[in-house]
Amino acid sequence: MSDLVTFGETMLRLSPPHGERLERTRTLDVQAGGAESNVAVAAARLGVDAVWLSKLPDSSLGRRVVSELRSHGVRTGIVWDDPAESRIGTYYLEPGTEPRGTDVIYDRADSAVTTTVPEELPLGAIRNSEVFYTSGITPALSETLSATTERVLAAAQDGESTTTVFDLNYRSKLWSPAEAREEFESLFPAIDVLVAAERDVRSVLEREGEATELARGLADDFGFETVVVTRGENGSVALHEGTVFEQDVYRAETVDAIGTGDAFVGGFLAKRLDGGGVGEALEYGSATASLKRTINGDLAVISPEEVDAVVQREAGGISR
Ligand code: KDG
Repeated sequence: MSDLVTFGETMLRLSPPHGERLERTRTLDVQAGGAESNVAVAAARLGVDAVWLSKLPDSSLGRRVVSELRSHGVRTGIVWDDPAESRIGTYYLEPGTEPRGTDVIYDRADSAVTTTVPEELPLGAIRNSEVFYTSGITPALSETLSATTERVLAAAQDGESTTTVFDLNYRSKLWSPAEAREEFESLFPAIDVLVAAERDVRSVLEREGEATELARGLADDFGFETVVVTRGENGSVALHEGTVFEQDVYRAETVDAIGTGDAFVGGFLAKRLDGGGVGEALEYGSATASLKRTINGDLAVISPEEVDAVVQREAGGISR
């Protein structure tokens, strides 16, 4: 039985050296990046037995992604696809710096994972996990994956003590807000813990009010056990069984913001799996996220000692 099972696409992330533009660079740094494996890596590095499930071409590129994730302690359950008939998703990332925004170019249409059907996945492992996590990116990738997401969430729900966790992770390059909203609302009955950026709750789920009201409205309408609303620089709010928890963001010098939300979720889940309460988990998630911002790449290459040190330093009021 594993603590955490995640399912989703991981791509090759190709980015130019700091300060260079995609248009001109002759060098691209290659790393693995994908929301669900980012969460698994953060959690694994914090001591969680984490498994990431996906489908990849059986090629050097697919193997590269797997070996990178394994090197962080993540266990993998991969459906290996014929490389002659499948491809790996790729994304090009030119990090933004004031006053220029971040440029993301996806090259992921019809990647191997988009054909994954439930019969290819270890549904027993999902059912036996303590936490099953996927995000709104997964059902956005294909009709097949939309149906598969529904089936794997149902399998997780069949587990005697599996908590299902879903991060909206709305990606405007993949679908429209209306399409996403319809899909999300059909999946919500199978979700125990919802994580959502405040901006997505407003623009995709079309809800209004303060973060706490947003969380309360969603919990009332869909019966979530916990709703976590992340508010960027304004921290996060959680509503858990009627009680509200609030958490400030921990300041950090930002080297690379991509993956910050996933690190937050990885830290949050690690603390919950360790028996921590929701307030402590928000604190831990926030500290994990702040550390991620200091690191280049999607992955939170951090240790429990570093996260503890951030939490303690902040509690001591040294660097707030
Ligand atoms: O959360 C980080 C992800 O956005 C990044 O890894 C790319 O998975 C990705 C996606 O689909 O946007």
